[in-house]
Amino acid sequence: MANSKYEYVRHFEQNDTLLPNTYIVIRIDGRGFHRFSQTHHFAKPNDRRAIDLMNHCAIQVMIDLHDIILAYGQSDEYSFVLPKACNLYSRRASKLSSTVVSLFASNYVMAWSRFFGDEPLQYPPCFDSRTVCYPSDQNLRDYLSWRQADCHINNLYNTTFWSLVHDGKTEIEAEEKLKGTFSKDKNEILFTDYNINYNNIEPIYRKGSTILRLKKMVTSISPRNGEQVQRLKKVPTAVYEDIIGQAFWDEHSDLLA
Ligand code: DGT
Ligand code: MG
Ligand code: MG
Repeated sequence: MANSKYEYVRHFEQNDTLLPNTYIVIRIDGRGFHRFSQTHHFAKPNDRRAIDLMNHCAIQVMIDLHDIILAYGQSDEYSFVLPKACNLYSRRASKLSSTVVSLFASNYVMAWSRFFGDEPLQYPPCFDSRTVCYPSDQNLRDYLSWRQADCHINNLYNTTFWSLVHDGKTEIEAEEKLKGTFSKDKNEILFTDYNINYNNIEPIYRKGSTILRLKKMVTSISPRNGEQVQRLKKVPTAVYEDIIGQAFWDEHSDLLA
């Protein structure tokens, strides 16, 4: 077909191809989830329904986009990692990040009632997204460590803060008491005043969620003869492990191939 005289406008499009031979991280984050969590009565400091829904969405994104090797999520954010050799959408940044965030958000709405039951979805949730390239294994590990350290710092603070508030302090008093405290001080308050050993809190809250493609035995029906067949398949699965230390990377050494 002949080009129309309007076709030249295509040349106004900016090239946003990401640097080759680098890990691509796409991070999505809930927009205004401070208000969203209040409107939908999220439990404090952690709402298991909200975390499970976020994990469900990340798993659906990974089922759809086979190139993603790992995802890490905490609070209202999720990071998706693409390998260095990935050529999905010719590594175009906006195509990659918009596809991931759109898939995530539509899954969030579709699965809302499965996780939140009678709590109605009051307005459409929205997520932003960005892409960042990391050239070395160490850079990628440091990025993921940064997010997991953020999870730890926020969770320790929030656990202590809400223990004080549930104990009768006002939010201003609790904030005042925690001002300038170090981790060891918050651990001490939790242990001495509330008999909570922080290290015994469920790992999903302390460590966040990592989605890996783990080999699992799955049963399917053969289309040829209708018989059940069992086979090993890589299935996106949530684990709640420490991803800062070396042990995780030794156990999953294929991730940084
Ligand atoms: P943003 O991202 O700049 O649009 O602003 P926000 O409001 O989304 O802030 P952000 O992303 O820094 O922090 C996430 C908010 O979501 C934070 O206020 C706590 C809330 N949130 C996330 N997960 C939970 C949860 O499980 N329980 C409760 N109560 N709040 C949660
Ligand atoms: Mg947010
Ligand atoms: Mg956030």
